[in-house]
Amino acid sequence: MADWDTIWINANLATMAGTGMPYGKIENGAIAAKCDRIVWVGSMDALTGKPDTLANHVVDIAGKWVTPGLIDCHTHLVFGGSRASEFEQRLQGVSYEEIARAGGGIVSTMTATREASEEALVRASLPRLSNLIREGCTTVEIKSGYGLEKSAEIKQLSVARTLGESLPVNVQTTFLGAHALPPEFKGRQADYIEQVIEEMMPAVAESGTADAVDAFCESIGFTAAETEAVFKSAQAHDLPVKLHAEQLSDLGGAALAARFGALSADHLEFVSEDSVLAMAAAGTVAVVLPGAFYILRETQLPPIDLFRKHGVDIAIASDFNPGSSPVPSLLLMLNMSCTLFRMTPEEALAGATRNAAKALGLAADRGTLEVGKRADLAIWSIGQPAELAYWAGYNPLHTLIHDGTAIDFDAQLVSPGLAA
Ligand code: DI6
Ligand code: FE
Repeated sequence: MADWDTIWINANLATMAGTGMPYGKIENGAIAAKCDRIVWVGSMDALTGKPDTLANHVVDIAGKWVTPGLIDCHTHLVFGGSRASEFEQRLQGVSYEEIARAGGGIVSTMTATREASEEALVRASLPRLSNLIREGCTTVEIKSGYGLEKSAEIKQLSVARTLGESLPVNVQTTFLGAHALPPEFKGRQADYIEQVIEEMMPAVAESGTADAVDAFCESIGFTAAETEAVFKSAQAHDLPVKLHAEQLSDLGGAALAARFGALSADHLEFVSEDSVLAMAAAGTVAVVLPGAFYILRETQLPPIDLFRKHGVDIAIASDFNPGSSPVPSLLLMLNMSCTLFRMTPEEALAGATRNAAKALGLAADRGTLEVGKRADLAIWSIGQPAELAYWAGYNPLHTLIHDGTAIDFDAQLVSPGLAA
C-alpha cells in the first residue's frame, strides 16, 4: 500500500498560492491527496519516486489545468417562487427600488418562501446548487433573509444545511434576518430590528444553523445604526459578520463592517475611499457581484482600482437570488468581473478561490492548492487559466474532486427536470 490515496500527474496547476508566479502556476506538475487533504503539490521532476509507488491511484490528466475548487461566497440560493414578472416590469422601466417600495421585491419572495415547506424548498434548490457544482464549485455560501420571522429564517437555514448533506459540496450558511422589513412591521422598523436581536438571533445561534450574520445596509434596507445593533448581537453570540453595503447608495456600511472586523463587505458600487481604507486596515474582503450589476443595469462601477491601491482582497460571487441576480453561475461571474469591472482573469480566479475562502473565514482550510488544504480540485479542459474568464456561457470543467473524491455528476447531482 502506498502512502497517498490519489495522485494526479501530468497536470498544469494554477495553485493560486502566493508563489510570485502568475496564478501560482506550476506547469508539468502533480498533486496528491490523502483522505480529504492535499498532501503533495509540485513539479513532476520533484516527485521522489514513481507515482504508482507513492499513491494507490494514479490519474494521468494529460496537461489539463487544475485549480482549487471554486467558492461562491455570496448566494441567496434557497427561496420560494420566482420574480420573472418583476423582470418584465423592470424591462418596462420600473426600477428595482420602486418595486421594493411597492411591496414587491424581497417581500414577494418572502411570501413564497414562508408558504413553501422545507421539502419543497429542498426540491427547488437541489438543481440550482447542482448547477454551481457542475461549474466547479466545491463550497457555496447560502443566506437566509426570505423568511423574516424566526421559524421561516431557521427553515431556510436548515434547508441550506440539508443541501450540503445531500450534494457533494460544502455549504456555509449566513443568517440575514435584517434583509428587508416584513409587511407586518410596516412603520415599525425599530421593533423589527429588536425582534431580530432579541428573538431571532438567539434562536438561530442556539439551532447551530448559521455560520455568520449579514444585513442589508441600504436606503431600502436598514440604517447603519440598525446594522450596528445587529452586529453587536451577532458578536454576543460569537458569530462573525459580513454586510451588503453601498450597493445603491453610500451609508458608510463598509466602514462600519470594518469596525466590527467583518469577513467581507459585499456589492460596494458606492463605497468611499475612506471606507476602502478602513476595510484594508481590518482585512475585510471586498466581494463584488457583477451579476446584480448586470441584471439591474447599474452604471456605477465598484472602485476596483481603490481596492487594488489599498491592498483590499477582492472576491467575486454570483449573489444568486430571484430578484437582482437570477444567475446560478460562477463561471459567468468570472467573465463579467473582467468585461464589466475590468478585473484581470487572474484577479477573477483569485476572487473565486483564495479570496472567496477568506470572505468566508476559511482561508486556512481551502482556496489554494497547498499541502494541508482541503483536496477540492477542479480539473479543466483548457490550454491556459485565462480561459476560465474568457469563455462566456461555456463550461470547460472536466472533473471535480471534492474532499479527495471525484464527483459522479450523473449519479450525484440533480437536474431541473428531476426537481418538480
Ligand atoms: N442585495 C442583493 O443583492 C440581494 N439582497 C440584497 O440585499 C437581492 C435580494 C432580492 O432582490 O431578492
Ligand atoms: Fe446579496
